[in-house]
Amino acid sequence: MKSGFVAICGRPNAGKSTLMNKIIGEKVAIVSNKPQTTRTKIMGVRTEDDCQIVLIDTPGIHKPHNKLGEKMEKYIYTATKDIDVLLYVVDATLYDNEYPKEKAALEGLKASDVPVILVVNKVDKVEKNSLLPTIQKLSELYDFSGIVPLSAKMGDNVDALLGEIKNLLSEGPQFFPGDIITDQPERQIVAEFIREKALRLLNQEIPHGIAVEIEKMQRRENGTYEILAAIYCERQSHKAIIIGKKGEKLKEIGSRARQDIERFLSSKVYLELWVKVKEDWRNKEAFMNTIGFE
Ligand SMILES: Nc1nc2c(ncn2[C@@H]2O[C@H](COP(=O)(O)OP(=O)(O)OP(=O)(O)O)[C@@H](O)[C@H]2O)c(=O)[nH]1
Ligand SMILES: [Mg+2]
Repeated sequence: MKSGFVAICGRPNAGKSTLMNKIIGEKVAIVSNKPQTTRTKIMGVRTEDDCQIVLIDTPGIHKPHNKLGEKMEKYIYTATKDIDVLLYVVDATLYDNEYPKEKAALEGLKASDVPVILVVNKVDKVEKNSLLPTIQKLSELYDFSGIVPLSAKMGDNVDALLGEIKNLLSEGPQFFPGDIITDQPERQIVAEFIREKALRLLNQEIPHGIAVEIEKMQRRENGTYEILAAIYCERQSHKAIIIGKKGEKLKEIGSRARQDIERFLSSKVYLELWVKVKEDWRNKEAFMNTIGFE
């Protein structure tokens, strides 16, 4: 049996969470086109007959602007401790002026004692002949153990990445039972599904100031779930936008989230959402601890 821990790092929006979900074959980390979608570290496990890969998805590397950002940074650096392989994910559509940012992010990881595989993601979005020069320039940034161009969304070449990872892993125990796919509690995944729909349906600065707390999650006698959740935002004006005209925005967030939650829990779900204002919560330690950022 081969096994090991593999951290997935990179700048915001590179496709880290999409890649992790693809590798484990289930959605445990939410995905959106807004940067800083992932806020904590999320474990995902892939178990095969002769191999167990424990992945750790992390927040995108960026300069923190508040206490939440500082916490996110800590999650990244604790996730890269005691690992066997680091995947560094880059969006293949990057502009020329972004190479120094990638370089700085890589240096910040100080991962020199661990093999780093460069994952050049979103190859479905670039012309074939522009990919080679991109790979060439990226390969000059760091002494990578391997370079794998792929599309996490489409699944193209993900098998090649798995091969590279397995080559770098050594003999080891099976750390988790075969049916375990994540360390995220059910409640947390449900809260994240709701946040994902809010991220996708809202724009500008609002998504960054959103947090979701499950206030009640109860299984009824007939097997269905009753879930009560609060969507926190930072301003009264944001609350009005999240609720929308005649409550339509909130309704849309709820109905899309409910579909995902029902699939995840394999059960009918009654979901009720409330919007609450908590000014500047991203700098309020005690509040952040209560909603899961300990
Ligand atoms: N076309 C294309 N889009 C992709 C691919 N991988 C990810 N995306 C999209 O890129 C966006 C960001 O994906 P995420 O997986 O949330 O990226 P992330 O790196 O986890 O982002 P943060 O958590 O914010 O750091 C989403 O809109 C994805 O659908 C890919 O291979 N091809
Ligand atoms: Mg993510």
